[in-house]
Amino acid sequence: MSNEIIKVPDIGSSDEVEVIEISVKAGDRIEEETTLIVLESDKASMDIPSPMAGVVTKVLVSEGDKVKEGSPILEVEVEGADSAPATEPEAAAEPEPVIAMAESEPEPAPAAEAPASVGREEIRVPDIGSSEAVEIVEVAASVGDELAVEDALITLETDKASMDVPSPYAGKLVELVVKEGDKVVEGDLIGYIEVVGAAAPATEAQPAKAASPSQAEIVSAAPTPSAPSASAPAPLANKADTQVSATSGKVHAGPAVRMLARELGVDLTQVVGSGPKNRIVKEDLQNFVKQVMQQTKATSGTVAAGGAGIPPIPLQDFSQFGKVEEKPMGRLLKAGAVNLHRSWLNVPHVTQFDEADITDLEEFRKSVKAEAEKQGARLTPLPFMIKACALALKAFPQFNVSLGGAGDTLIWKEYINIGFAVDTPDGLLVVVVKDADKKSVYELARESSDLAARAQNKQLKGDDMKGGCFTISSLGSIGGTAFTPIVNAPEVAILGVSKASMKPVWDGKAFLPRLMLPLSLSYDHRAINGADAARFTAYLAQQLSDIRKMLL
Ligand code: CAO
Repeated sequence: MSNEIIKVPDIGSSDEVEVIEISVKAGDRIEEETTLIVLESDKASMDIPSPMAGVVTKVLVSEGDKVKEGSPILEVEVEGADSAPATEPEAAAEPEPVIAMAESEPEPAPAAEAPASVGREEIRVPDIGSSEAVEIVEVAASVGDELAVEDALITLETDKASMDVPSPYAGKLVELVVKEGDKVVEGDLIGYIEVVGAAAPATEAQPAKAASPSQAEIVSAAPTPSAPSASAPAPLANKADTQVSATSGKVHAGPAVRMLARELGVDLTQVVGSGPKNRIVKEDLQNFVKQVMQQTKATSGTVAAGGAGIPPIPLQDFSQFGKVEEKPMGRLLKAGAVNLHRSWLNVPHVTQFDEADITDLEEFRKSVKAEAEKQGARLTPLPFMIKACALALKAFPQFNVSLGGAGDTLIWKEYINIGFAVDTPDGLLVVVVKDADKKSVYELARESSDLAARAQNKQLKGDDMKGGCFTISSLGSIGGTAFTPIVNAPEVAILGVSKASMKPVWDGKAFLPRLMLPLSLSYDHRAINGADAARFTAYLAQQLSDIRKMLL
């Protein structure tokens, strides 16, 4: 056994930085890579991981201390090492600090040379503490968004850290040149922002000055997208909805806390930080999860409602039966699994089955398919279904709601955005056609095939998956007679569509061969009653059976 002193490694700056969090205490057993302390400079927050395993004997710093490279952090008793006295700092393996861009004090926005002018400013990837390309795992803002200084733009992730890159300016995001999955390095272009009060083009070459508070206030007074307030999160990989809430407030937390939050599926904007400058520390996250679990227990009367208390499925050693290989799930698959499980546990599902006679619709569709193609529209049955669902939501607005508050209010939506599931090589994605009720079938055909193609080619923009009111899951081109889709909460209903087939239908005098389309409507029984669900599917079937009705 020997005692080793762990010191601050190279943190990329010779300036002193503040210790804002101490993550261990004397007596703690630590492993290599355990976060010891969190440092914060004006540019970044850094987790300092341990370079060795052992037991902490003494913590040599306090919160608020200023440290730099070489400052002692703590003393560790290392098992198995020879009993030499504390090693020289240089002898200790240098841990690699885990760096996240600080959201608290971003780069200042350029000053207004002419207060009322509008300038187009480049946003580039800042110093991310590494020269290696880093993957963009989330694009949190969309073109058209009004951003405040510090609003998250993109999230980068390495195997060691996740980093939010905040907007250095307040203004309107007018162009995004990156997408999820891209790899970037310092200096790469992220996009352009139209900054009110920024230097006008003629004065752009002049050196930028710090933004004045009043300028920032004027810009951030513009409306920003609000987070959905419904109780349950989206079950399918409708990641953008989570992004809305994730970007709607300033989050002040280190990379380790962010990673833990990501693993637990916690939206950090909902967590109140107790650390310096309202920083969210690990205990805040633990308390938040505890509180949510207790609330679920209180409202349901049983622990099992939120998933807790359900006996886990025991893991088996499958290798005893044959060769196996364990591989990590892809990100999309993992996100989908969490969301689907959450919805399955939270939403009391009922599925209503019906059939629509689409003989005439199909005849009509085939007769105009070539003409539609000339107008750039791929006319599959999907755009007709989108149209029919949009009309059904208009006729039955109780399907266009989300549960609010503690499940005791309903949020009624006055817009009709229809999402549909797309099967991609990486997993399921839900893309959203906005204002579907206001668009023609040709427009819906063009938009839906464009969205599906972009989903399959990983070219979706954040906005493409946001704001859905109702989802269609169409498995019709593949097969099946019926299925029970899981509601894409916080929506309250989802339509599953299976393969149409010819069936003998009795018209009162004879059996006629008709093309019948199976419909499976799953709904949240807290918001919708069974009779309304039956009316809804009957209405849908009517619309699809008589194309003229849809056009009226
Ligand atoms: N019955 C019979 N045939 C159907 C059909 C149905 N319900 N729906 C589509 N088809 C046929 C059409 O006849 C069409 O061919 P033609 O236009 O040449 O006649 C062909 O299938 C088109 O199929 P498509 O899949 O290329 O296009 P689409 O517009 O029907 O669907 C999309 C697009 C993105 C919804 C689909 O590709 C997809 O990904 N579906 C899977 C969704 C999924 O995985 N859901 C499960 C979610 S878990 O709840």
